[in-house]
Amino acid sequence: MKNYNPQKIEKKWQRVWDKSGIFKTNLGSKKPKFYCLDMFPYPSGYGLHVGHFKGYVATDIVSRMKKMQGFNILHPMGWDAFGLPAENYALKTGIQPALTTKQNIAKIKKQMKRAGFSYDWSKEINTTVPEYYKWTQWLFLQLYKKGLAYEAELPINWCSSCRTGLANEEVVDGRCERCGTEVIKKKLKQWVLKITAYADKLLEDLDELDWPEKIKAMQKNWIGRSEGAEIQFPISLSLQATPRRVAFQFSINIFTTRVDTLPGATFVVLSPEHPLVDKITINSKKSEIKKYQEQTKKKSEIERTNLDKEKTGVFTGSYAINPINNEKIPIWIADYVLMSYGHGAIMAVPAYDKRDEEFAKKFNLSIKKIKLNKTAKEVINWLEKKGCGKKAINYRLRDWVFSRQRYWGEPIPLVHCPKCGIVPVPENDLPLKLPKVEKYQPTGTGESPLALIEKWVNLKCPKCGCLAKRETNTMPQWASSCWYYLRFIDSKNEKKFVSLEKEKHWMPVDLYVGGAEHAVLHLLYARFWHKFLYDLGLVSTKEPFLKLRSVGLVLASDGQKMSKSRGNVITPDEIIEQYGADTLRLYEAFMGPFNQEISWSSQGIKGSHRFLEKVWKLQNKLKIQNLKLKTTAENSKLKKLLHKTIKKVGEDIESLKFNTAISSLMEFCNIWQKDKEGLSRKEFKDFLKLLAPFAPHFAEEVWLKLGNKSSIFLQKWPEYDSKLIKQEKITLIIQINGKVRDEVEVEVNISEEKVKEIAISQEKVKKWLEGKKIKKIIFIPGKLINIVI
Ligand code: ANZ
Ligand code: ZN
Repeated sequence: MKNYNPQKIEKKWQRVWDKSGIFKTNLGSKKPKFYCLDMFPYPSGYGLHVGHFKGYVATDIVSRMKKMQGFNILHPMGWDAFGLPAENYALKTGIQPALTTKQNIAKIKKQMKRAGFSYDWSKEINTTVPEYYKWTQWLFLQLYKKGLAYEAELPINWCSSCRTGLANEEVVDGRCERCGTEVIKKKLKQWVLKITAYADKLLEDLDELDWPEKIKAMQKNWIGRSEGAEIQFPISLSLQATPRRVAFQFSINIFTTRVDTLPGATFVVLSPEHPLVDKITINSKKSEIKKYQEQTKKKSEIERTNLDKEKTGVFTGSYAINPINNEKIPIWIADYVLMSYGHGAIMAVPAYDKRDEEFAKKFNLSIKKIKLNKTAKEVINWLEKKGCGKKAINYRLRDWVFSRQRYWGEPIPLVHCPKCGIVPVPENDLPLKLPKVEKYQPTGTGESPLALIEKWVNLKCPKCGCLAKRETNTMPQWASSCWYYLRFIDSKNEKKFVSLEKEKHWMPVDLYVGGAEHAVLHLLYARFWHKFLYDLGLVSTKEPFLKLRSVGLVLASDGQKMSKSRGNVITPDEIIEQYGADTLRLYEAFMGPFNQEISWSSQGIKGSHRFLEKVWKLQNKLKIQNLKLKTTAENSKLKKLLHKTIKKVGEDIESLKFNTAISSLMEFCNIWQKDKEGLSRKEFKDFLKLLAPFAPHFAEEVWLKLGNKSSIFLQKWPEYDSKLIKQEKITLIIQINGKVRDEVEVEVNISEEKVKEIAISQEKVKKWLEGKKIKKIIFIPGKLINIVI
C-alpha cells in the first residue's frame, strides 16, 4: 500500500469541495443554524503567518463538526481592507491602494485555500469596494440623523508621524497604537460618535455574554462607571482678577466619589487646561500659570497621573467657598487633574486622598482631619436642597473620535453648506466614492489628501443648491468592522445592508474567534453600533456575539513575537509544502491550550505528521483483521475506549479544547496498535469521523478508500453509547493513622473532595473519629485514603 502523500491528496480534495459546493451555506435549509465567525483579517502585503492561522483552524474544526452534527453552518470570510498600511505603501510607491489591496487579498486567499478551510467563498466581502462601503456610509448617516454623530472642536490625540487624529482606544501607554510615536493633544474639528449614550447598556449587557472574563473586565474598566456627586464650589474672586460686579458668577463644578469627605476639602484643584483658569488667575500669577500650562502640554496623561511622580502645581491667587462650611479655600492648578475626566476639577481632601495629601504637604496647604459622621446620601440630600450639588455618575469612556485625516478610508458622506450648515449626502447618492488621487501625502494641517481635489470637494448643496464643500475626513479603520458580521448574512443585497428576515434567522453569531488585542477596540465599537441598530429595530438581538473566545499568540521558536524584522516568521505555505495542510492544522490545534501563548516547535510539527502516518498505516492492520472480524466484540476494551473517545472529542471540540481531543485520539491509536482483537470497519469509520475536522483531506481520502461514495462531511457525527462508558469502579482502602479500618467501592476517577466526603461518612470510620480532631487527610488516587487524627 502506498505511503501517506498529502501533496497528492490535498489539492484533489480542495478541488472536489470547491466543485461540489459542499460548504456553501444553504440559506433555505430547515436545519438549526450555526454562525461561526473569525475576526476577518487585514490583507497585508506580507501575507499571513502560522499565528494568524491558529484561529482559522479552530473555527474550521468547530464548523466541520457542527455540520456533521446536523447544523446549517454559516462560516464566511472577508477582508477588512481600509487602513494605514496600504496608504503608507502607496505613499512610498505611488501605487493605488485599491490595486495593492486586490493583490494582497489574492495572496491571502490562496494561503487560506491551501489550508482547506471550509469557508463559503460565495459570501466573501471586501470593505473597500463601493458596494460594501455604501452601507457603512448609510449606517453613519443613520447615526448622524439620530444625533449620535456630531462635530466638535476637541483636543484630540494626534500622532505627528501618521499625521492623523486617533481615538482614545488607539492610544496605548500614551503612544500611537500603529507606529509607537508619543501622542500629543491637538485641537481639531472632528466628527465624534456618541458612544457614551450607550455606556450603561454596554456595561449591563456584558453579563449575559459567554466571553472570557478577562475581556469582559477590560470592557468594564474601559467604560469605567463611577458613582458619586458633582458639587459646585462658588468662587470668591479677588478684586484684582475681575471687576466686582461679575464676582460670584462663576462656580467650579467638581466630580467626587467621596462626597462624605466634603467637610475635609481644604483646596480646589483645576486641570491646567480648565477654561476657568484664565478668568480667575490674578494678574501677579499670570506668567507663572502660563508657564505651567505650557509645560503640561508636553506631558502624556500617563505621565501626569503616575502616582509616584512628584506633585507640581501653581496657585491661581483666587479662592473658592466650601459649600458645607463656608470656608475660603485656595484654588490651584496641577497636572494630576485631567481635563478629560469628570469636570476637569477636584475638591482636594488631603486627609483622605493620597495624591491630595502629597500635594498639600509639598505646598504647605492645610490638612483637616474630620469625623465622617454623615453618609454620602445625607450629604447629597443636603447639597440638593441647597442647590449646589447632586448625585452624578461619571464614565471613563469618551465619545469616539471618528474622523481621520487620511486617504484610504470611507469618505464621510456629509456636506458643509454656508447656508444650510451640515447637510447629509442623500441616501440615493450613496456610495459616495473615494476618488483616485495622485498624492497620498497627508497635508499635516489636519486635512486629509481629499481636501486637495477641488473637483471632488466643491459641489452644489444637496438642499439649497448653493456652492458647498464636502467633508474631507475619512472614517477610521474600525468603521467597517462594526457591522461586517451582518453583511455576511446577506452579502449581495443591493437594497438593504441586511434583510430583516435573514438577520433574524442568523443572528447572533454563535461562536466568534479572534485576537485578544481587540478586547476594547473592535469589540466595543461593534457592540455600540449593534445596540444602536437594535434600538432602530434593524437588528433583532441586543448583542452581536454570543460566545467569544480569544486565540493565544503563536510565538516563533525563539519565544519572540514573529516579525519580518526579526526574520523569525513561519508561513503556512512552507509548512504545507513540507508536511501538508492536515499536519499544519493538526499541529496548531494540538500545540497547547487554545487561548494560551505558545512557541512554535518544529519537533511538534514532526510529531503531528508522524501521527497521521501512523493512522494511515493502521488501515493495513484493519484490512488484515477485517477478514476475520465483522464487528468489534461488544464489550472489548477497544470498543469501550472508542465510545469514551467519541464523547471526549465531541465535548472538547465544543469547548475549544482541541489539544486534549487530539491526545485522546492519539491514545486510542496507541491502544489499537497493541490490541489483538482489533477494530472492525464500522468502528474505524467512527474513529475517522472524529479525526475529520482536524485533518479533513486525510479523512476524505481514507473514507473514499473504504469504499464510501459521498463525502465524510455529509455523514452523521458518531454517537456514543453511555452504557459502554460507565465509570469503572475500584475498591479504595480507608486507613486511620495508617491502619486499615474499612474499604469502599468508588468510581475510578473520583475527585479528592468526594472521596473525603464518602470516607468520613462510613459507619465504621465514624466510630474511630468520634470525639477526635482530623489533622489531615492523605489521598492516593486508585489506592487509599489515610485519615490522620
Ligand atoms: C474627593 C476625594 C476624596 C476623592 C477621597 C477620592 C478620594 P474614579 O474612581 O476614577 O471615578 N477626580 C475627579 N476628577 C478628576 C480629574 N479630572 N482628574 C483627576 N482626578 C479626578 O475617581 C474619582 C475621584 O478622582 C474623585 O473623588 C476625585 O477625587 C478624583 F478620599 O474627590 B475624589
Ligand atoms: Zn445649503
